Amino acid sequence: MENVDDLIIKLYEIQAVKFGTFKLKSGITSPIYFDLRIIVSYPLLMNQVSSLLFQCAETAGLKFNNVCGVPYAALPLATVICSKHDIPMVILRKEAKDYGTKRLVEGTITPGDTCLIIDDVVSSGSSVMETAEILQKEGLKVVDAVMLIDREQGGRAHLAKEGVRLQSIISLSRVLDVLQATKRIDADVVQSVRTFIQENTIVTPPGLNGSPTAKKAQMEMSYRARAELPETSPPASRLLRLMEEKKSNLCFSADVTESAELLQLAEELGPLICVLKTHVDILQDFSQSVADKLSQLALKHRFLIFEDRKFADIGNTVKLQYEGGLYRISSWSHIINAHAVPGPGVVQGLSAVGRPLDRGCLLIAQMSSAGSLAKGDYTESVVKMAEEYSDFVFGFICGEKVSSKPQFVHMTPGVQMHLRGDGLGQQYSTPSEVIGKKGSDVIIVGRGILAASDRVKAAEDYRKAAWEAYLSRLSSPSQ
Ligand code: S5P
Repeated sequence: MENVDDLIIKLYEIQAVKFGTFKLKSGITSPIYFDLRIIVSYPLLMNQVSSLLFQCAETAGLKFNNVCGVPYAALPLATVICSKHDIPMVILRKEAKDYGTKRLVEGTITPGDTCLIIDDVVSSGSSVMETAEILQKEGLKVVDAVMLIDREQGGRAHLAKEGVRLQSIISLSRVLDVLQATKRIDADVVQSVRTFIQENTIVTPPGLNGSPTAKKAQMEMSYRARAELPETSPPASRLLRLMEEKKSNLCFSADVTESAELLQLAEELGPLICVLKTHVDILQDFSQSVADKLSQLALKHRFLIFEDRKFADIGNTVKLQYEGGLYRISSWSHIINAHAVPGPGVVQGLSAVGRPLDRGCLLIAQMSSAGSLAKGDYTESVVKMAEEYSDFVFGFICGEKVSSKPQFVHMTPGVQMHLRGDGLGQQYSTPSEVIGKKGSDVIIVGRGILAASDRVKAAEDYRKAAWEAYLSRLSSPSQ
């Protein structure tokens, strides 16, 4: 390989880099796709890329005791490097095996050793961070990562803030320049990729690198960027995307007792909201046709339906409650919620019904009512449970941000602009407090809208207030 430009052309020729319309794991559509796994079919190229990665580490003077390639693309690359240069290697499992040692990392580990992470492509940096966290749990230090391609989506700054330095060989800009100059792609393709990257770049607060507070500082990502993370589940990704598209982080709590009114509200407020929340068991006249009509309105106005059923029983019972009975909730509600009180069984039971349908669940980590017992250690245990079942649980009902993991969505009830309680224990905060100060993502508003003389105008006021709070949070480095 003469130089990096030749490598770019070669990668394009073997379709390790492709242009078109690609649905990413998160559901978002990207105009460019890298897949370096194909490289195993081209041994010469595999050796060349491995040599480049090793040279890059050497030139930068990196010190390490062993190497870990992020599976699967970088696994063969790390193997070649370690074999050629006589360096011990560690292998990461994608999932802990459920027999034997249950370890996530294979290979001999000496706590205190430094491990170099190798990967093919970095975008947000979160998969490098996930790898680093697993290695760190095993006692290894991670200070450096070497990547073949940097998608220039803010991963470098993100990693730097987490204490991991990034070296990369090829930038996305270089890929575009070389392929355009050699007439392999045209200006329109280049423009569409640049726009996509711009819109999906992580925003990081400036001026924090290296400071003692850097590790603690929360990286502020746009909803769109969070939707695209590989660890974001399909329901969360769908919600985050439509929030950004509709510029709405308003969930309307349609607490009415007649179906006709519910459907009318869904029709009128649908364009302004990202989620419509129901309590189906307060309707006097529920029938399957109400659920069907609501589903049609959800499609028409692009909102998700959230049945606020607050499941809280053993797994087998909640499974029956979710799937069957009069309401057949799983057939029409995109989102449900559950109390964690019964233990993980409640999530397992719900997940058995909801996951095959691509539904998602919010765990109730905190409540807005006075004297709530959901606080402190309880809230922490709920967050842990969510992390354990993140293939189905995609967020929380809470008063404030309870998890720093960007794939989780925080939804907060007890929101009004003016009132300060309802005489029955409800406590209210304003949209700007909830989104701006408490770091939640979505406000849930019921009577703030329902009690207004002009409900559409009230909904628009809440939408605007919550969206503006989100925008100023994005541009504020102190958040
Ligand atoms: O802690 C909570 C959790 C929920 S889901 N506090 C709440 O108020 N809720 C729900 O949010 C509640 O059941 C109601 O449907 C809505 C709040 O209604 P509002 O009229 O007080 O805005």
